[in-house]
Amino acid sequence: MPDYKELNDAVIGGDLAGIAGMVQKSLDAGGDASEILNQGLIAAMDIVGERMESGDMFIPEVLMAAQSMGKGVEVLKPLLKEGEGSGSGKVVIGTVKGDLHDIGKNLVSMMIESCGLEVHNLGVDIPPEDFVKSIRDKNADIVCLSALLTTTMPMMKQTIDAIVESGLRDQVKIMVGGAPVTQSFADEIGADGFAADAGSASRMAKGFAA
Ligand code: B12
Repeated sequence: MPDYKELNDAVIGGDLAGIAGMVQKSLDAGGDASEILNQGLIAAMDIVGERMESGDMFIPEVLMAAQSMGKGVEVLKPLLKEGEGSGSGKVVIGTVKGDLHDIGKNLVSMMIESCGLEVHNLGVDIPPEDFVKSIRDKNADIVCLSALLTTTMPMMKQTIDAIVESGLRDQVKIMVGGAPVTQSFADEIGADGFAADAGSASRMAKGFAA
């Protein structure tokens, strides 16, 4: 396996100017796009998380790292397709209220879109009523909820409760994900599916839409 240390360091160091070139270099060297994403970019964000927790990195630096990751993903985007676009479902996706993390959610959105499904990405900090409104307005088949904080995980349950109360529960499949989310949590709050990464999330969405 190629050494992704240089790429990891570029993300961690927030090298906005250099990252796209480095990702391209890894591709030119024969690297696989999803391996570069996982080993080069996402793995770096895990290290950023550890340093954040230990107080060795602060919010502005984490934001620079996040932006660098985004620039790297842009280069990989055309190569990360999960099969050809043949789906026909409508998907509403967002990060739940109180939570501002969107890198993983945007990756999931991008991969689902590449399956040919119609994706409405609502953004971050989305209250339950906005999810409900969007499911109704877009006539969605699938709703995807993302949360990265243990403190916002209960908001996933509140969002599902609001969907139930709105009478729309039978119309949509509900998928949940984000680093602290587990299959057992998904079962506990009444979601239909959980996936640990964007690739499996898109395969699951495609299955639900079929
Ligand atoms: C980047 C980052 C930030 C950035 C976010 C920038 C942005 N635009 O997203 C900023 C600086 C804003 C930030 C802020 C904060 N953060 Co922060 N952050 C991170 C960090 C380092 C990386 C997250 C990330 O992008 N990972 C990479 C992506 C690709 O992975 P992912 O999100 O997990 O997504 C994948 C899967 O989970 C899945 N997935 C994701 N969503 C969905 C949805 C569905 C439906 C499905 C099926 C799958 C799925 O697919 C994705 C792709 O494979 C994490 C550490 C970590 N390792 O997670 C901490 C982390 C999440 N943050 C943390 C904290 C504490 C905070 C703050 C409270 C810090 C503070 N004191 O202010 C604030 C909270 C702000 C808020 N209200 O949301 C803690 C959370 C701890 C906890 N137990 O809750 C972490 C774990 C860091 C740590 N170790 O302490 N953060």
